[in-house]
Amino acid sequence: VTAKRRADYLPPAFSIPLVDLTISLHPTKTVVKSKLSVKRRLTKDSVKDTEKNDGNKSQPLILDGNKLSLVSVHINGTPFSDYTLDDETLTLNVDTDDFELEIENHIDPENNKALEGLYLSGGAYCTQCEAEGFRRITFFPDRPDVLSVYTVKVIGDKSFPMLLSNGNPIERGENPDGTHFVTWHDPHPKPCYLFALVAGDFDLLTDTYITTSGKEVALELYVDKGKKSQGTFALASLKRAMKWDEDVFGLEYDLDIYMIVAVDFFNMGAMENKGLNVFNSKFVLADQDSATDDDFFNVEAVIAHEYFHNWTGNRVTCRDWFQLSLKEGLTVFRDQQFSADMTSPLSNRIKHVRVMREHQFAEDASAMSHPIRPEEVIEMNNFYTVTVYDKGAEVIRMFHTLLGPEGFRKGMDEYFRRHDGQAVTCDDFVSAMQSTTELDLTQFSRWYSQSGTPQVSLAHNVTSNETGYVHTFTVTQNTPSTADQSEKLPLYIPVGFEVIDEDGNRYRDDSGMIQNDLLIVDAPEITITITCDAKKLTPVLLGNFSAPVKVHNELDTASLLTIFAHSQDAFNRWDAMQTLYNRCISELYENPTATIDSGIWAGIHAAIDSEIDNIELLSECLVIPSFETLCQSRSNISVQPLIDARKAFCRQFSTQLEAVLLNAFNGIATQAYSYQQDAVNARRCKNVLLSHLARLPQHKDLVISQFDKADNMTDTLGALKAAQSLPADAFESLMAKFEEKWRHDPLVLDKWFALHATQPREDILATITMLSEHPQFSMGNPNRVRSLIGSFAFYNSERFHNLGGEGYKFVTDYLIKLDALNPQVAARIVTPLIQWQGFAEPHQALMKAQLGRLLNHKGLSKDVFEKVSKSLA
Ligand code: HT7
Ligand code: ZN
Repeated sequence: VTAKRRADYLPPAFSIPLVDLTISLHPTKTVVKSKLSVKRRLTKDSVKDTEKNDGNKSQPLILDGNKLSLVSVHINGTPFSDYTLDDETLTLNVDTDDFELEIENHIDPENNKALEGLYLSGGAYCTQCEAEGFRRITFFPDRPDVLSVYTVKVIGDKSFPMLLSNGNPIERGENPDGTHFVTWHDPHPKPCYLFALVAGDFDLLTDTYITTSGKEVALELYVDKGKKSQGTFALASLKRAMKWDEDVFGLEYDLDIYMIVAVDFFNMGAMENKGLNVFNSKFVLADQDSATDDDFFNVEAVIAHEYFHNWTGNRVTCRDWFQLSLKEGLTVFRDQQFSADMTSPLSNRIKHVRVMREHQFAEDASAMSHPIRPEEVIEMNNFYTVTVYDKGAEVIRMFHTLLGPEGFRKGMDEYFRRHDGQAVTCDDFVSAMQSTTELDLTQFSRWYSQSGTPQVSLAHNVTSNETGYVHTFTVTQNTPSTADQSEKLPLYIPVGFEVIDEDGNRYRDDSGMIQNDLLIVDAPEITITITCDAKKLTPVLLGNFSAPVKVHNELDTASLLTIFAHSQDAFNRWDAMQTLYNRCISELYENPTATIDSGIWAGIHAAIDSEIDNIELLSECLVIPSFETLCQSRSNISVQPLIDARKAFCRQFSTQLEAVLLNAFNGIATQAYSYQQDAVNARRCKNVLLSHLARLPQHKDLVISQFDKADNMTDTLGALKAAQSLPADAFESLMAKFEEKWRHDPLVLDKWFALHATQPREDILATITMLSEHPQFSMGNPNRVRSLIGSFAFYNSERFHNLGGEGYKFVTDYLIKLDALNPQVAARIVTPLIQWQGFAEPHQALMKAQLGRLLNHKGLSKDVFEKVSKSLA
């Protein structure tokens, strides 16, 4: 197994301006005929710099191909045999510079369970080519910097009435053998990872969109038969996204037709293939009965994300896969801005910060730590990570913060002006931004090459002189070394910086280094002073999570409550409460019999009272930090004691605050369902309150009554989650009713699988084994596997980390079976197992023992191998 390195990039030796494919679909023997126009690129740069570098004249044409049966090769119409074929490449010893290459090969879609390339699942043919799946369809230079214009003829049985590919349909007809065909042409040159083909029998929703410049675009959404009514929200979301991209970035759609197909078997969320997006049905189908508010939110966000890729990813694509964040970080940032505009900036920001703290910080602390632009990759699928996506989006957000919305827009305009139609690098993006700003982005660009989570710490000293009190704030930055990089350099960090006194008055620093509530920390240490009459000042750091860093700012309880009461930044107010809860949990972790100071409960009580009419902030402030978040501010963690401490805090929270929680719960009227922000906020707040009340036996009926009366999935699921705290028989009985009602709908049943899998019951492993025999469960379906096995491994920390090691063994046994079928999904679920660094013994040893078992398993995929071998290195 060999790694590829970013530093080894060479431009392609050949370009392929035109691709003409004819694909005759058959379950086990699909015939692919490919006709390529090939041109040698007569430049020295595409050849390794050796003495024999003759400007590429003697280079063979090397095509990628994986699991393909080769039938024939022709060059300029003549059979060609001067080639070598191995498991991964077809090497053609050609000496011509400009020729037509025809290749025929066969593939077996029915037995493709990895869901990469062309596969037949759930009664439909479907492709997934990103990152390197096109090589499973035909022989081709499967790299994103080879851009071609595609013409694709899809031939299929009439039981597959819809035959789709990228671009516009240009011909359709019937064949003498009873099959039919459609030919598609996509005028935009694209890399092969954006190729798509879908064939099946779907229900179709249609609409149109008129762009600002007056162009009419046909919108088509294909869903499983009988699901039409569940597609209307996705289609409306698409139109909102199209409008938003025109309004905010001046970007219009560029084809006559935009198609989305929802499929049940899909490895990830969705795929932005040019003009033909393929979606996991989980991110398309939504109605009030079957989808929660979070599901609606995610549908809109993913629809927008894939649509936004049309410019950031498709029109301007990546030169090589090390540049993945060029399109993903930028597109996640764009979808986050869109969602904030469509829903609410605060809850969006908190949602994304939770992802960073729970998952990205954990990744950076593990053996899989990598910069947002990785240096070395064995299996590209392993780098669709929270680092590349979410930390990548945080880096783009910092550009936005530093340049301001107008400055950022100018930079984006310049990026498109320079690079439309090209395959480029992250450096090209930075350079486009640089050309429109006075700010020197040289140091800032280290964010692309340095991994790890910087720690920003604050020391605060007060002295007095004749003019008053002198507050000295010393801010330091330090990035601990990571598995992939031991040396770290100072970064350019925009740190939100607000200073307030006990009454909420705000203070400026003496030398004006804080500008627009931001302090630029670009050196290992920065010092500022504030001279004033106030003896006590509270510094509030990282407003709106201005940078993806951890903050160390020792504040007492009174200061945290001052921040909550007076900070101008709602994010800071939420964060202060999170810090306070985290601190209380620490106290119980150190001393399980401790009781939390009554002053703290009084403070929280007052905080709740003060926000009773601001239910959006209130609901966020009522959420106790997750176990995963708690892990990020600790090391050498004893799992059960930390879980017990969190549980004890939650119990005291419910008991101490019962009256105010109940009052708040009763104060929120249950309204008829609508997916409107006010109604979403109300349901969210009510459900958070219910989860606290459910810990008290006297409120069991509130849970049952909400379950019985709910007219929507948000409240049903809210009741079921709360019921996880009820006695087992009560929980089981609600779960049984749920299963009875939804057993025909696997997407809804995924919620039920996940609720079961996250129960900390002692016999959970037997329960999961039993559930894996449920008629709706299938190891071949990634959604099912993620719901049952993934939820257990990621979120049932109590049982996954069981001291006997049974949880680790259970997941490992499962992964061994899954890896043989679908390595991509197996490699995702191995994540919690490779994150052993933070835990105390015996966890580390037990986890490593299972990782050792995996590593020794014969036939392990390179996906799982890469992660496991790194974690044991
Ligand atoms: N660009 C896509 C990433 C992707 C993917 C999607 C589905 C299945 C396998 C995949 N491998 C990579 C999704 C996105 O970020 O929009
Ligand atoms: Zn994306």
